Amino acid sequence: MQRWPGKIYSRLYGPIICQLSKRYQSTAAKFDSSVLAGTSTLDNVPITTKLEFLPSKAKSIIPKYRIMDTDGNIINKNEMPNFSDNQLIKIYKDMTMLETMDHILFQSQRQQRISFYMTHRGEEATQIGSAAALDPGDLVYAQYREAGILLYRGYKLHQFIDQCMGNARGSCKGIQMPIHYGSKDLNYVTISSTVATQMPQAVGSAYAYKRAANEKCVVCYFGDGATSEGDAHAAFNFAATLEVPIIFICRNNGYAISTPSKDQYHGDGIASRGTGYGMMAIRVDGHDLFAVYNATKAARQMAVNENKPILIEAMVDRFGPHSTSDDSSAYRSEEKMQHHAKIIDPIERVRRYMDVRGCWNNEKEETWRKEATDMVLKELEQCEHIKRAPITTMFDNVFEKVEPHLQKQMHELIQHVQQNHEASFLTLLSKYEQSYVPNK
Ligand SMILES: Cc1ncc(C[n+]2csc(CCOP(=O)(O)OP(=O)(O)O)c2C)c(N)n1
Ligand SMILES: [Mg+2]
Repeated sequence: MQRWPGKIYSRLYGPIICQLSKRYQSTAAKFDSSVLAGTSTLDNVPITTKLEFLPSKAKSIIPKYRIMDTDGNIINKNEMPNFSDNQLIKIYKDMTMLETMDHILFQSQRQQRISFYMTHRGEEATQIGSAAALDPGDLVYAQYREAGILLYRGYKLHQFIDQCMGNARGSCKGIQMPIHYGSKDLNYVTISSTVATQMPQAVGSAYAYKRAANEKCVVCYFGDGATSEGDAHAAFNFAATLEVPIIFICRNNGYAISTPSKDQYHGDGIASRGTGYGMMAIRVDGHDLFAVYNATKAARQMAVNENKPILIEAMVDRFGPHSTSDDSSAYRSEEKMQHHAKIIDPIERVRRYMDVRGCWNNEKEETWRKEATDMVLKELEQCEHIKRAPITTMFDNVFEKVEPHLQKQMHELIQHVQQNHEASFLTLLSKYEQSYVPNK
Protein backbone atom coordinates (compact mmCIF):
# COMPACT_ATOMS: atom_id res chain seq x y z
CA MET A 1 0.00 0.00 0.00
CA GLN A 2 1.34 3.41 -0.93
CA ARG A 3 1.16 5.73 2.08
CA TRP A 4 1.04 9.03 0.22
CA PRO A 5 -0.71 9.41 -3.10
CA GLY A 6 1.85 10.75 -5.60
CA LYS A 7 0.34 14.25 -5.86
CA ILE A 8 0.23 14.90 -2.11
CA TYR A 9 3.72 13.49 -1.79
CA SER A 10 5.16 15.77 -4.41
CA ARG A 11 3.25 18.80 -3.03
CA LEU A 12 4.68 18.13 0.43
CA TYR A 13 8.21 17.13 -0.45
CA GLY A 14 8.68 18.72 -3.89
CA PRO A 15 9.87 22.13 -2.63
CA ILE A 16 12.22 20.52 -0.09
CA ILE A 17 13.75 18.19 -2.69
CA CYS A 18 14.05 21.13 -5.06
CA GLN A 19 15.87 23.20 -2.42
CA LEU A 20 18.13 20.31 -1.49
CA SER A 21 19.11 19.57 -5.05
CA LYS A 22 19.78 23.29 -5.63
CA ARG A 23 22.01 23.28 -2.57
CA TYR A 24 23.80 20.17 -3.84
CA GLN A 25 24.39 21.79 -7.20
CA SER A 26 25.71 24.94 -5.58
CA THR A 27 28.30 22.93 -3.63
CA ALA A 28 29.83 20.88 -6.43
CA ALA A 29 28.25 17.71 -4.95
CA LYS A 30 25.99 17.09 -7.97
CA PHE A 31 23.04 14.85 -7.16
CA ASP A 32 23.39 11.52 -8.89
CA SER A 33 20.45 9.13 -8.74
CA SER A 34 22.72 6.07 -9.16
CA VAL A 35 24.16 6.94 -5.74
CA LEU A 36 20.90 5.77 -4.27
CA ALA A 37 20.82 2.38 -6.03
CA GLY A 38 20.59 -0.16 -3.21
CA THR A 39 19.51 2.53 -0.79
CA SER A 40 16.01 2.28 0.66
CA THR A 41 13.63 5.17 0.01
CA LEU A 42 9.94 5.58 0.75
CA ASP A 43 9.15 4.31 -2.76
CA ASN A 44 11.41 1.35 -3.41
CA VAL A 45 11.04 -0.92 -0.37
CA PRO A 46 9.63 -4.34 -1.34
CA ILE A 47 6.75 -5.92 0.60
CA THR A 48 6.90 -9.14 2.62
CA THR A 49 4.06 -10.92 4.39
CA LYS A 50 6.42 -12.95 6.51
CA LEU A 51 6.96 -11.76 10.10
CA GLU A 52 10.69 -11.98 10.25
CA PHE A 53 13.36 -10.01 12.11
CA LEU A 54 16.82 -9.61 10.69
CA PRO A 55 19.30 -11.69 12.71
CA SER A 56 21.53 -9.83 15.16
CA LYS A 57 24.55 -11.74 13.86
CA ALA A 58 25.60 -12.43 10.29
CA LYS A 59 25.79 -16.13 9.31
CA SER A 60 29.55 -15.98 8.88
CA ILE A 61 32.37 -13.79 10.17
CA ILE A 62 33.92 -11.47 7.57
CA PRO A 63 37.29 -13.01 6.60
CA LYS A 64 40.56 -11.09 6.75
CA TYR A 65 42.49 -10.55 3.54
CA ARG A 66 46.00 -12.01 3.71
CA ILE A 67 48.60 -12.79 1.05
CA MET A 68 51.64 -13.65 3.19
CA ASP A 69 51.53 -16.38 5.83
CA THR A 70 53.15 -16.12 9.24
CA ASP A 71 56.40 -17.65 7.93
CA GLY A 72 56.75 -15.00 5.26
CA ASN A 73 55.61 -17.25 2.37
CA ILE A 74 53.48 -15.55 -0.27
CA ILE A 75 50.27 -17.55 -0.40
CA ASN A 76 48.75 -15.68 -3.33
CA LYS A 77 51.56 -14.77 -5.72
CA ASN A 78 49.15 -13.05 -8.14
CA GLU A 79 48.44 -10.42 -5.53
CA MET A 80 52.05 -9.73 -4.56
CA PRO A 81 52.82 -6.01 -5.04
CA ASN A 82 55.68 -5.21 -7.32
CA PHE A 83 58.26 -3.74 -4.91
CA SER A 84 61.88 -3.29 -5.91
CA ASP A 85 64.54 -4.51 -3.46
CA ASN A 86 65.30 -0.91 -2.50
CA GLN A 87 61.65 -0.13 -1.80
CA LEU A 88 61.41 -3.22 0.39
CA ILE A 89 64.56 -2.32 2.27
CA LYS A 90 63.26 1.22 2.92
CA ILE A 91 60.00 -0.27 4.26
CA TYR A 92 61.80 -2.80 6.44
CA LYS A 93 64.17 -0.15 7.79
CA ASP A 94 61.22 2.07 8.70
CA MET A 95 59.44 -0.80 10.46
CA THR A 96 62.52 -1.66 12.48
CA MET A 97 63.40 1.97 13.15
CA LEU A 98 59.94 2.43 14.64
CA GLU A 99 60.57 -0.59 16.86
CA THR A 100 63.97 0.77 17.93
CA MET A 101 62.64 4.26 18.63
CA ASP A 102 59.76 2.76 20.62
CA HIS A 103 62.08 0.65 22.73
CA ILE A 104 64.43 3.52 23.56
CA LEU A 105 61.74 6.14 24.18
CA PHE A 106 59.74 3.72 26.35
CA GLN A 107 62.87 3.15 28.46
CA SER A 108 63.63 6.87 28.56
CA GLN A 109 60.20 7.45 30.13
CA ARG A 110 61.15 4.93 32.82
CA GLN A 111 64.35 6.95 33.34
CA GLN A 112 62.22 10.12 33.71
CA ARG A 113 63.76 11.72 30.64
CA ILE A 114 60.33 12.10 29.03
CA SER A 115 56.96 12.09 30.79
CA PHE A 116 54.89 9.70 28.67
CA TYR A 117 55.10 7.42 25.64
CA MET A 118 53.04 5.02 23.54
CA THR A 119 54.57 2.15 21.59
CA HIS A 120 53.47 0.75 18.22
CA ARG A 121 54.90 -2.78 18.61
CA GLY A 122 52.76 -5.24 16.64
CA GLU A 123 51.10 -2.56 14.49
CA GLU A 124 54.08 -1.68 12.26
CA ALA A 125 52.79 -3.42 9.11
CA THR A 126 49.45 -1.61 9.29
CA GLN A 127 51.16 1.75 9.49
CA ILE A 128 54.07 1.39 7.10
CA GLY A 129 52.06 -0.77 4.67
CA SER A 130 49.29 1.82 4.39
CA ALA A 131 51.72 4.76 4.29
CA ALA A 132 53.55 3.15 1.35
CA ALA A 133 50.30 2.90 -0.63
CA LEU A 134 49.35 6.56 -0.20
CA ASP A 135 50.39 9.66 -2.07
CA PRO A 136 52.59 11.93 0.11
CA GLY A 137 50.04 14.70 -0.56
CA ASP A 138 47.17 12.74 1.00
CA LEU A 139 46.13 14.33 4.27
CA VAL A 140 46.45 12.13 7.34
CA TYR A 141 44.39 12.46 10.50
CA ALA A 142 45.76 9.97 13.03
CA GLN A 143 44.70 8.99 16.55
CA TYR A 144 48.07 8.75 18.38
CA ARG A 145 49.52 5.28 17.67
CA GLU A 146 50.52 5.97 14.07
CA ALA A 147 54.02 7.49 14.16
CA GLY A 148 55.03 4.97 11.47
CA ILE A 149 53.28 7.04 8.82
CA LEU A 150 55.30 10.13 9.74
CA LEU A 151 58.50 8.07 9.79
CA TYR A 152 57.73 6.72 6.31
CA ARG A 153 57.08 10.26 5.06
CA GLY A 154 60.46 11.47 6.30
CA TYR A 155 59.85 12.96 9.76
CA LYS A 156 63.27 13.13 11.40
CA LEU A 157 64.22 11.25 14.57
CA HIS A 158 65.00 14.49 16.36
CA GLN A 159 61.52 15.80 15.46
CA PHE A 160 59.90 12.86 17.28
CA ILE A 161 62.21 13.22 20.28
CA ASP A 162 61.99 17.03 20.47
CA GLN A 163 58.20 16.76 20.58
CA CYS A 164 58.34 14.08 23.29
CA MET A 165 60.74 16.19 25.35
CA GLY A 166 58.61 19.28 24.87
CA ASN A 167 61.69 21.37 24.12
CA ALA A 168 61.78 24.69 22.27
CA ARG A 169 62.56 22.98 18.94
CA GLY A 170 59.60 20.57 19.24
CA SER A 171 56.53 21.14 17.08
CA CYS A 172 54.34 21.80 20.14
CA LYS A 173 56.96 23.66 22.24
CA GLY A 174 55.94 21.71 25.33
CA ILE A 175 52.29 22.76 25.16
CA GLN A 176 51.08 19.26 24.24
CA MET A 177 51.77 15.87 25.79
CA PRO A 178 54.46 13.68 24.21
CA ILE A 179 53.53 11.74 21.02
CA HIS A 180 51.21 14.54 19.78
CA TYR A 181 53.19 14.92 16.58
CA GLY A 182 52.11 16.99 13.61
CA SER A 183 53.67 18.25 10.41
CA LYS A 184 52.22 20.66 7.88
CA ASP A 185 55.04 19.82 5.45
CA LEU A 186 54.19 16.10 5.60
CA ASN A 187 50.39 16.58 5.51
CA TYR A 188 49.91 15.07 8.96
CA VAL A 189 47.45 16.90 11.18
CA THR A 190 48.65 17.37 14.78
CA ILE A 191 47.30 14.67 17.08
CA SER A 192 44.45 15.45 19.41
CA SER A 193 44.16 12.50 21.77
CA THR A 194 40.56 13.27 22.69
CA VAL A 195 39.42 10.00 21.18
CA ALA A 196 37.60 10.13 17.82
CA THR A 197 37.58 13.93 17.44
CA GLN A 198 39.82 13.51 14.40
CA MET A 199 37.12 11.54 12.58
CA PRO A 200 34.48 14.19 11.71
CA GLN A 201 37.30 16.69 11.13
CA ALA A 202 38.83 14.33 8.57
CA VAL A 203 35.49 14.09 6.75
CA GLY A 204 35.30 17.89 6.65
CA SER A 205 38.72 18.01 5.02
CA ALA A 206 37.70 15.27 2.58
CA TYR A 207 34.66 17.33 1.60
CA ALA A 208 36.95 20.28 0.94
CA TYR A 209 39.18 18.00 -1.18
CA LYS A 210 36.16 16.87 -3.16
CA ARG A 211 35.19 20.47 -3.86
CA ALA A 212 38.77 21.32 -4.83
CA ALA A 213 38.89 18.22 -7.10
CA ASN A 214 42.60 17.95 -6.25
CA GLU A 215 42.97 14.20 -6.87
CA LYS A 216 44.02 13.62 -3.28
CA CYS A 217 42.28 11.86 -0.47
CA VAL A 218 42.10 12.08 3.30
CA VAL A 219 43.12 9.13 5.43
CA CYS A 220 41.70 8.81 8.92
CA TYR A 221 43.23 6.34 11.39
CA PHE A 222 41.50 5.32 14.61
CA GLY A 223 41.28 2.48 17.10
CA ASP A 224 38.49 0.01 17.74
CA GLY A 225 37.69 1.92 20.96
CA ALA A 226 37.19 5.14 19.01
CA THR A 227 34.27 3.62 17.15
CA SER A 228 32.21 3.64 20.36
CA GLU A 229 32.23 7.44 20.29
CA GLY A 230 29.39 9.41 18.70
CA ASP A 231 31.97 11.22 16.57
CA ALA A 232 32.69 7.95 14.72
CA HIS A 233 29.03 7.62 13.72
CA ALA A 234 28.86 11.26 12.60
CA ALA A 235 32.01 10.80 10.55
CA PHE A 236 30.87 7.58 8.82
CA ASN A 237 27.45 8.95 8.02
CA PHE A 238 28.63 12.31 6.67
CA ALA A 239 31.33 10.59 4.62
CA ALA A 240 28.79 8.25 3.04
CA THR A 241 26.08 10.82 2.36
CA LEU A 242 28.46 13.51 1.12
CA GLU A 243 30.39 10.93 -0.95
CA VAL A 244 33.85 12.16 -0.07
CA PRO A 245 37.32 10.80 -0.88
CA ILE A 246 38.32 9.37 2.47
CA ILE A 247 39.86 6.11 3.67
CA PHE A 248 38.96 5.17 7.22
CA ILE A 249 41.62 2.83 8.63
CA CYS A 250 40.58 1.17 11.88
CA ARG A 251 43.38 -0.48 13.85
CA ASN A 252 41.37 -3.12 15.66
CA ASN A 253 43.77 -4.33 18.34
CA GLY A 254 41.04 -5.76 20.55
CA TYR A 255 41.42 -3.25 23.37
CA ALA A 256 40.60 0.33 24.31
CA ILE A 257 43.24 0.55 27.04
CA SER A 258 41.96 -2.30 29.28
CA THR A 259 38.44 -2.58 27.83
CA PRO A 260 38.24 -5.62 25.55
CA SER A 261 36.35 -5.38 22.27
CA LYS A 262 33.52 -7.58 23.59
CA ASP A 263 32.57 -4.56 25.71
CA GLN A 264 32.83 -2.23 22.69
CA TYR A 265 30.63 -4.06 20.19
CA HIS A 266 28.53 -7.20 19.77
CA GLY A 267 28.39 -7.25 15.97
CA ASP A 268 31.07 -8.44 13.55
CA GLY A 269 33.68 -5.82 14.40
CA ILE A 270 34.05 -2.61 12.45
CA ALA A 271 34.09 -3.76 8.79
CA SER A 272 30.49 -4.97 9.10
CA ARG A 273 29.37 -1.40 9.71
CA GLY A 274 30.35 -0.32 6.21
CA THR A 275 27.21 -1.68 4.57
CA GLY A 276 25.02 -0.08 7.23
CA TYR A 277 26.36 3.33 6.32
CA GLY A 278 26.54 2.62 2.58
CA MET A 279 30.33 2.40 2.46
CA MET A 280 32.58 -0.23 0.89
CA ALA A 281 34.62 -2.07 3.48
CA ILE A 282 37.32 -4.71 3.82
CA ARG A 283 38.91 -6.57 6.74
CA VAL A 284 42.65 -7.22 6.44
CA ASP A 285 45.34 -9.03 8.36
CA GLY A 286 47.05 -6.01 9.91
CA HIS A 287 50.25 -8.01 10.46
CA ASP A 288 50.61 -8.65 6.74
CA LEU A 289 52.47 -5.72 5.20
CA PHE A 290 51.53 -6.65 1.63
CA ALA A 291 47.83 -7.20 2.35
CA VAL A 292 47.58 -3.80 4.05
CA TYR A 293 49.44 -2.21 1.14
CA ASN A 294 47.12 -3.76 -1.48
CA ALA A 295 43.94 -2.88 0.42
CA THR A 296 45.04 0.73 0.91
CA LYS A 297 46.17 1.11 -2.69
CA ALA A 298 42.84 -0.16 -4.04
CA ALA A 299 40.89 1.93 -1.52
CA ARG A 300 42.83 5.03 -2.55
CA GLN A 301 42.02 4.49 -6.20
CA MET A 302 38.30 4.25 -5.46
CA ALA A 303 38.34 7.17 -3.05
CA VAL A 304 40.12 9.49 -5.46
CA ASN A 305 38.60 8.37 -8.78
CA GLU A 306 35.04 7.87 -7.60
CA ASN A 307 34.77 10.17 -4.57
CA LYS A 308 33.96 7.28 -2.30
CA PRO A 309 34.56 6.70 1.39
CA ILE A 310 36.15 3.31 2.08
CA LEU A 311 36.48 1.53 5.40
CA ILE A 312 39.46 -0.74 6.15
CA GLU A 313 39.54 -2.76 9.35
CA ALA A 314 43.06 -3.99 10.11
CA MET A 315 43.13 -6.80 12.68
CA VAL A 316 46.28 -6.27 14.73
CA ASP A 317 47.76 -7.07 18.10
CA ARG A 318 49.17 -4.45 20.41
CA PHE A 319 52.18 -6.33 21.79
CA GLY A 320 52.97 -3.81 24.53
CA PRO A 321 50.89 -1.93 27.10
CA HIS A 322 48.49 0.81 25.99
CA SER A 323 50.97 3.48 27.12
CA THR A 324 53.64 4.04 29.76
CA SER A 325 50.76 4.73 32.20
CA ASP A 326 49.31 1.24 31.68
CA ASP A 327 50.12 -2.19 33.08
CA SER A 328 48.55 -4.64 30.63
CA SER A 329 49.33 -7.67 32.84
CA ALA A 330 46.40 -6.49 35.00
CA TYR A 331 43.87 -7.44 32.29
CA ARG A 332 45.54 -9.95 29.92
CA SER A 333 48.08 -12.72 30.17
CA GLU A 334 51.43 -11.28 29.11
CA GLU A 335 52.85 -14.77 28.72
CA LYS A 336 50.14 -15.66 26.19
CA MET A 337 50.56 -12.32 24.41
CA GLN A 338 54.32 -12.68 24.03
CA HIS A 339 53.94 -16.26 22.80
CA HIS A 340 51.34 -15.15 20.23
CA ALA A 341 53.51 -12.15 19.25
CA LYS A 342 56.41 -14.44 18.33
CA ILE A 343 54.20 -16.32 15.88
CA ILE A 344 52.55 -13.40 14.14
CA ASP A 345 55.29 -10.74 14.37
CA PRO A 346 54.79 -8.42 11.36
CA ILE A 347 58.48 -7.47 11.25
CA GLU A 348 59.78 -11.04 11.36
CA ARG A 349 57.37 -11.97 8.57
CA VAL A 350 58.79 -9.34 6.19
CA ARG A 351 62.32 -10.24 7.20
CA ARG A 352 61.77 -13.94 6.42
CA TYR A 353 60.34 -12.99 3.02
CA MET A 354 63.33 -10.73 2.29
CA ASP A 355 65.80 -13.43 3.36
CA VAL A 356 64.29 -15.89 0.88
CA ARG A 357 64.15 -13.24 -1.84
CA GLY A 358 67.85 -12.60 -1.24
CA CYS A 359 67.80 -8.88 -0.46
CA TRP A 360 68.53 -9.20 3.27
CA ASN A 361 70.63 -11.45 5.51
CA ASN A 362 71.91 -11.85 9.07
CA GLU A 363 74.94 -9.68 8.49
CA LYS A 364 72.88 -6.78 7.09
CA GLU A 365 70.42 -7.22 9.94
CA GLU A 366 73.11 -6.99 12.61
CA THR A 367 74.76 -3.91 11.07
CA TRP A 368 71.44 -2.11 10.56
CA ARG A 369 70.08 -2.87 14.03
CA LYS A 370 73.24 -1.45 15.63
CA GLU A 371 73.16 1.60 13.37
CA ALA A 372 69.48 2.24 14.18
CA THR A 373 70.09 2.02 17.95
CA ASP A 374 73.10 4.36 17.73
CA MET A 375 71.11 6.88 15.67
CA VAL A 376 68.27 7.06 18.20
CA LEU A 377 70.59 7.22 21.24
CA LYS A 378 72.68 9.98 19.65
CA GLU A 379 69.59 12.06 18.83
CA LEU A 380 68.16 11.51 22.31
CA GLU A 381 71.28 12.87 23.91
CA GLN A 382 71.39 15.90 21.60
CA CYS A 383 67.69 16.72 22.04
CA GLU A 384 68.16 16.66 25.80
CA HIS A 385 70.51 19.63 25.59
CA ILE A 386 67.92 21.86 23.96
CA LYS A 387 66.19 24.15 26.41
CA ARG A 388 62.46 24.36 26.89
CA ALA A 389 60.58 27.26 25.34
CA PRO A 390 60.04 30.31 27.59
CA ILE A 391 57.26 29.63 30.09
CA THR A 392 55.21 32.43 28.56
CA THR A 393 54.92 30.33 25.37
CA MET A 394 51.81 28.80 26.90
CA PHE A 395 49.95 32.02 26.12
CA ASP A 396 50.85 31.96 22.41
CA ASN A 397 48.47 30.56 19.82
CA VAL A 398 45.48 30.41 22.17
CA PHE A 399 43.95 33.20 20.12
CA GLU A 400 45.30 34.99 17.06
CA LYS A 401 47.04 37.48 19.39
CA VAL A 402 47.53 37.44 23.15
CA GLU A 403 44.24 38.93 24.36
CA PRO A 404 44.20 41.48 27.25
CA HIS A 405 42.96 38.97 29.85
CA LEU A 406 45.76 36.56 28.89
CA GLN A 407 48.30 39.41 28.93
CA LYS A 408 47.25 40.10 32.52
CA GLN A 409 47.71 36.44 33.45
CA MET A 410 51.08 36.38 31.71
CA HIS A 411 52.35 39.37 33.72
CA GLU A 412 51.10 37.78 36.93
CA LEU A 413 53.01 34.62 36.06
CA ILE A 414 56.23 36.52 35.34
CA GLN A 415 55.86 38.43 38.61
CA HIS A 416 55.31 35.17 40.49
CA VAL A 417 58.41 33.63 38.93
CA GLN A 418 60.50 36.67 39.76
CA GLN A 419 59.47 36.52 43.40
CA ASN A 420 60.30 32.84 43.90
CA HIS A 421 63.86 32.35 45.17
CA GLU A 422 63.79 28.67 46.13
CA ALA A 423 66.84 26.72 44.94
CA SER A 424 64.84 23.86 43.43
CA PHE A 425 62.73 26.35 41.51
CA LEU A 426 65.80 28.14 40.18
CA THR A 427 67.20 24.80 38.95
CA LEU A 428 63.94 24.11 37.17
CA LEU A 429 63.90 27.59 35.68
CA SER A 430 67.38 27.19 34.24
CA LYS A 431 65.98 24.57 31.85
CA TYR A 432 63.89 27.22 30.08
CA GLU A 433 64.93 29.70 27.44
CA GLN A 434 64.54 33.25 28.80
CA SER A 435 64.08 32.25 32.40
CA TYR A 436 62.77 35.54 33.91
CA VAL A 437 65.45 35.48 36.62
CA PRO A 438 63.98 36.34 40.03
CA ASN A 439 64.35 39.93 41.30
CA LYS A 440 66.89 40.17 44.11
C1 LIG B 1 36.98 11.29 24.59
C2 LIG B 1 38.03 10.48 25.32
N1 LIG B 1 37.63 9.55 26.20
C3 LIG B 1 38.55 8.83 26.85
C4 LIG B 1 39.87 9.02 26.62
C5 LIG B 1 40.92 8.15 27.34
N2 LIG B 1 41.48 7.22 26.38
C6 LIG B 1 42.67 7.44 25.80
S1 LIG B 1 43.08 6.25 24.72
C7 LIG B 1 41.66 5.39 25.01
C8 LIG B 1 41.40 4.08 24.33
C9 LIG B 1 41.19 4.17 22.87
O1 LIG B 1 41.26 2.87 22.35
P1 LIG B 1 41.37 2.57 20.82
O2 LIG B 1 40.60 3.59 20.06
O3 LIG B 1 41.03 1.16 20.59
O4 LIG B 1 42.91 2.85 20.48
P2 LIG B 1 44.22 2.03 20.91
O5 LIG B 1 44.76 2.71 22.14
O6 LIG B 1 43.81 0.62 21.15
O7 LIG B 1 45.19 2.15 19.81
C10 LIG B 1 40.89 6.04 25.95
C11 LIG B 1 39.60 5.54 26.44
C12 LIG B 1 40.25 10.02 25.71
N3 LIG B 1 41.53 10.25 25.41
N4 LIG B 1 39.31 10.72 25.05
MG1 LIG C 1 42.24 -0.51 20.40
